Amino acid sequence: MAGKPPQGDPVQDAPQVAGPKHAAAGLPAIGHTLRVAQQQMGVRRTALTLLRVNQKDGFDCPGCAWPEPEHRHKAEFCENGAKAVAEEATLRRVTPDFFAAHTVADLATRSGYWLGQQGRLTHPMYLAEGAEHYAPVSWERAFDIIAEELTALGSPDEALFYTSGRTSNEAAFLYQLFAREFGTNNLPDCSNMCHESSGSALSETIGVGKGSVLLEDLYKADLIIVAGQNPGTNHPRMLSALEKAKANGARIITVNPLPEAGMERFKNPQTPQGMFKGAALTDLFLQIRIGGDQALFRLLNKLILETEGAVDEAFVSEHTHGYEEFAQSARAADWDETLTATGLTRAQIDEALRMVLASKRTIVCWAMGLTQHKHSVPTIREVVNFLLLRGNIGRPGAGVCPVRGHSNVQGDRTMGIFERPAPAFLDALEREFGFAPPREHGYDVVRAIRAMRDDKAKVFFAMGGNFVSASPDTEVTEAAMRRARLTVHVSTKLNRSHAVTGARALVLPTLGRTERDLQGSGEQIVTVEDSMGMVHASRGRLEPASEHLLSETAIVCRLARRVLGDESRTPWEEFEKDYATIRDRIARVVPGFEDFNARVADPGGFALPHAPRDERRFPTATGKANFTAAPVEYPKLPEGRLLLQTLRSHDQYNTTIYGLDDRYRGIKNGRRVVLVNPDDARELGLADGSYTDLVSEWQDGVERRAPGFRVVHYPTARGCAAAYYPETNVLVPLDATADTSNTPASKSVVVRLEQSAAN
Ligand SMILES: Nc1nc2c(c(=O)[nH]1)N[C@H]1C(S)=C(S)[C@@H](COP(=O)(O)OP(=O)(O)OC[C@H]3O[C@@H](n4cnc5c(=O)[nH]c(N)nc54)[C@H](O)[C@@H]3O)O[C@H]1N2
Ligand SMILES: Nc1nc2c(c(=O)[nH]1)N[C@H]1C(S)=C(S)[C@@H](COP(=O)(O)OP(=O)(O)OC[C@H]3O[C@@H](n4cnc5c(=O)[nH]c(N)nc54)[C@H](O)[C@@H]3O)O[C@H]1N2
Ligand SMILES: [Mo]
Repeated sequence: MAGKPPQGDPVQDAPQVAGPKHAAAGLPAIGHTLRVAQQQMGVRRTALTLLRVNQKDGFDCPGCAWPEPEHRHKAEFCENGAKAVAEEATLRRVTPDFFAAHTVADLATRSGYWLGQQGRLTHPMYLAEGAEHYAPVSWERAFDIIAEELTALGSPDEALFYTSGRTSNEAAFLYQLFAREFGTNNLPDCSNMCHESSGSALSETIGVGKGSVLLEDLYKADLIIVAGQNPGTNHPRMLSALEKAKANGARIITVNPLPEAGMERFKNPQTPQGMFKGAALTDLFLQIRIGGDQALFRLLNKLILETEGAVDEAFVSEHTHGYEEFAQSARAADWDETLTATGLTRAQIDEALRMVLASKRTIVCWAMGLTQHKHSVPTIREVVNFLLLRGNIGRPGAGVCPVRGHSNVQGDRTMGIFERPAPAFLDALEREFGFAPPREHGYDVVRAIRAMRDDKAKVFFAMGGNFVSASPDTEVTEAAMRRARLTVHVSTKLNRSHAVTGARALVLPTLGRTERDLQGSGEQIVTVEDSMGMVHASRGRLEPASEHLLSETAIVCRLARRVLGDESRTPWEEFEKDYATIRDRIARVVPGFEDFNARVADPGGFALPHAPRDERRFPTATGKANFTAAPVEYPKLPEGRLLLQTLRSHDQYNTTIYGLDDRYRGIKNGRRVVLVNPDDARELGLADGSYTDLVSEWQDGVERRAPGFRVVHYPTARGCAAAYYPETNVLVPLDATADTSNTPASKSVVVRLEQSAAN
């Protein structure tokens, strides 16, 4: 079945495969970092820029949300952080000439990689109705166009205000304020596709939708379980923390259908010995079947319950609710069913149990491998049950650790970017700003797509991100987007969402995190919150990519003034001039931000309060930490099908593609690959190196197809397959979402592999 990669993409996708690596970081990572950075920035700018990342007077790395250690190395960044910075600090530019040379239709045929590689956007651009090209437009005219379309709507709920997770606290706070003064809670965000399942499960069970550990806790833990996460690629600095935890005596269990290089062996580039030899991180690797985690934790809970003295009785009786019902459901866990669901052996689970029982302080870390399934919320609740049983929440060295993605995705939510805001938050806004915020829930990402599809929403505004590529069911999403009256993207770089437009479209170029932000009162700082609830300042130093850029904050302020006019009593002009005045308001509206301006002056930042962590207080409906009971679920596959997870390669940041290699998985020069267990491949007659179409099967009867993937025999769990996002988003049905959180189930797509027609 040998064949050719699909035609029509200007980027040659011709994968070469060398097999998985067993160690991450080290010298090759440094060499690779500098090469990528210098291609984008040149040698001098590379040195100047990379030295500022995550330093106390520098900017927050736009890479991921992993926290900064107290004692920072001179180079507190990682290969992938450096790539994120290089993408933003690139010297390449997308000017009006570029748009004059390319029609929108032409841009729509280009790959995401090609679009991103063109560089930074320099001018506000407007696509008039019926026009073929974007043309330069003044900022004033751009705001007029948005105001025209917004005021023409039948109801404010026909507008959608999306946010990606790089937006600063200041800009996010004003953005949600503007949307609510305008009259809608339609604030879908990337979190809806990301850690929403974590937020849903944690708010219900412990009363706070965020993780309960600080970096120091990892150093104090006896046992760290890393489930459904690939930190070697997506949170490389986490490996240093795990290395330190191990040096302090912690043991690590990794739960993953794939053996990921970073979790096997980590070569710390910041220590000479680590650079060459590296430390083995994982003590026990549980190669689980996709979606088997709830069953695994359920059985572990049963085994804990059956072990004399293993339950922390005092904690359970003083601090929890729902124990009896939970214990009953856990006792019913079945060994055979668990072995089927997980694909693990009895010996492996026994070994895990021994490690769990030997630990007085346990942390569970997780990311998208746990959050993007139909049963993600009950899975994460089961993790909470597991920790509660042995009193592992609210004491040092123990707790829940959902590891966030975008560098300020957690902060954006804290600032009120949420389609289902808490009434107390709206009350506080009402008190502070003197208007009546809408109380009805707005649309999340999936509902926003349906609303556009069904003509219930007509204006789509995005503060960052790449909505059409990041969302599920690409064809449905793109068709929905094209029905809009107006699409607006505030962006740093060109992406596919600029080419799939409503009747009219605007692309508004903005400052990145690395750039100096000069306003009326002088140079501004912004603030961000990391994955562990630490808030700190970020100050850009580089000259902006173009003189025509506005900061996200300035864009919101000017838009609000234009759209809301005299009806708004909010001092938008003052906010734009001096971001400290925004922080004064945040301090009065958002709990935990008292004295914000004074506290952010501390270069180390400050920790937001977290009642379960700080005082073992659980602000839930019952006033206690809630055990929960739910039936065990796991995916059941029809004959001859595989369960596909869509994940990240080492050379991408979400929909931004840095390059065509996935070094740790031994794949070069191509992204259209599907990783299949060799035994499954043999049964299905799929030779390594052959080409196949991925066809997803869903209960709506619609067959979704992604053509031309090279089969790679790879040691993933049986019955499972893996391929990269966003190329495979076309396969994820819009309605296939997690219960409760409504997150697209992009880690469990039932597929059949069909010989490529191109062969
Ligand atoms: N360089 C870089 N850094 C990033 C990003 C990036 O794209 N590039 N993205 C950022 C964002 S927004 C996010 S959310 C994070 C994402 O960080 P990750 O969640 O690490 O990202 P994914 O590539 O989606 O990897 C999911 C992992 O879960 C495993 N997995 C899949 N299904 C299951 C399952 O059912 N059970 C278990 N136990 N494991 C499973 C996969 O094998 C894989 O190792 O990274 C952030 N950081
Ligand atoms: N199939 C599948 N789909 C997924 C996932 C998956 O694992 N599988 N993961 C999901 C997850 S976890 C997430 S978080 C989403 C990500 O969804 P998004 O956040 O919407 O996507 P990104 O690719 O991160 O957005 C990249 C764009 O953001 C813009 N940008 C970058 N920096 C800035 C900035 O500072 N300001 C502004 N205004 N714009 C900026 C650039 O123009 C760039 O092109 O995708 C989700 N989609
Ligand atoms: Mo994410």
